[in-house]
Amino acid sequence: MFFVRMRGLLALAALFVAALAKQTFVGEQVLRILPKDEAQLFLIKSLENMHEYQVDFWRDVTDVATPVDIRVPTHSLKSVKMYLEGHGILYTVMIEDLQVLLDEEQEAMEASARLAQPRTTNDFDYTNYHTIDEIYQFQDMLVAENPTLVSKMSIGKSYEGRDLAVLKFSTGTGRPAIWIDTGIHSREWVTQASGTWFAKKIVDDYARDPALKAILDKMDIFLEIMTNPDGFAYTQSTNRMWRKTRKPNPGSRCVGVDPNRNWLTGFGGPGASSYACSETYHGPSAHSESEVKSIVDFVQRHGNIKGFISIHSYSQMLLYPYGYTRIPCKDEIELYGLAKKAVAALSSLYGTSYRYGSIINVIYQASGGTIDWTYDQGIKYSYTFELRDTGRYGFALPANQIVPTAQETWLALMVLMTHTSQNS
Ligand code: 0X9
Ligand code: ZN
Repeated sequence: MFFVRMRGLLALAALFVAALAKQTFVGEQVLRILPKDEAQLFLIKSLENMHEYQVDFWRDVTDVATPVDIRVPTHSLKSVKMYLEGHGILYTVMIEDLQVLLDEEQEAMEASARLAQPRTTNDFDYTNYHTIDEIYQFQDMLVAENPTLVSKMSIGKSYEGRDLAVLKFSTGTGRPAIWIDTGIHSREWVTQASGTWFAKKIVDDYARDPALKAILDKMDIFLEIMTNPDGFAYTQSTNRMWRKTRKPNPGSRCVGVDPNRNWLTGFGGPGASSYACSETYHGPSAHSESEVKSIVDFVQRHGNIKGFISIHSYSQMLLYPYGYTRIPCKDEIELYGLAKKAVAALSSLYGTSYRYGSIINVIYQASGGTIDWTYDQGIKYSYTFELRDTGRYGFALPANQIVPTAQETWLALMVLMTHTSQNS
């Protein structure tokens, strides 16, 4: 009796500690702002520098035709709404209470984890989000099941010492390659989940899809599913909305660097912040983040990467260089035509609509981004995706959209990879 009660108390205490450790988003809202002119764009941008409000830009300021989504903490909700209304800026409430969505997400994830542990990748639950350990285990199972097609390599360690694991799909030696990464921004959960689905799709389709077989008969595919594992672990333990790496910034209370502003091309230019607390902080120097430097070293060591696809969410876009400059890249015409074809394939499945073009034209100026660097390394087919949705759920995309998102994206990936293998 005593021990039973004791165990109950311990469990309660553990729950309490877990609850304390995890940031909640009770009452936090995501607002969709509809800017009507340049003056309003400026006022909306200014919110980022009103640090006491702690506004988190889910979708940054682009132009008057594009809504801006912001997550507003409970303590500043009133002030932010007053600020917007005071300036006649229109907005709607996209997410009433973020924690409600996150609770649903968490419950579904726990229910899935209570099912029998998957013993093969066939039993893996692709319809739900998974912990970092479950994804590491998935990768090992996939390799064990398909030793002649898949291997796992380590390209380095994260700041906190986690393995930067990359799956290599290969049927020969000395081949050119295509790189795909997901999860470089850790809160973009649908990307790691899609990456897991892609890995399984590749081994299943190799035997039955002649188009994929043709690609793998010529090229290797490298897939890094958890490109920012420390950030990903932190989204699960502490703050679901964590985007950056987890390296402390000396002299600042704020942790982490935006790994999509940390690359050498255009480093430190407009569209990145030099303020350590910013979500777009570029870091102390180019490639300062191990998660970035490990890819840089891998790409240079390999020397024969022909396609590089970096996958983000959200806003449904397929983008190519540049982000740091308005000067069109020299392959603009070809990259545009290919993006158009890839987007048509993607939309054919469920009608999901995508915008496409260069980063700077379609979204905003962003310097030090991944694919500007890969393109300038000579990787012509450098693309970045922004997966579902367009903001109804944003980063809290319900798990029932994982598989449809992955399926439609795969059709676009096949177009990009086929073209790359036939033109390299
Ligand atoms: O701001 C970013 O880094 C990207 N948007 S996100 O919501 N995923 O953070 C857009 C930048 C465009 N560049 C690349 N995606 N490489
Ligand atoms: Zn991102």
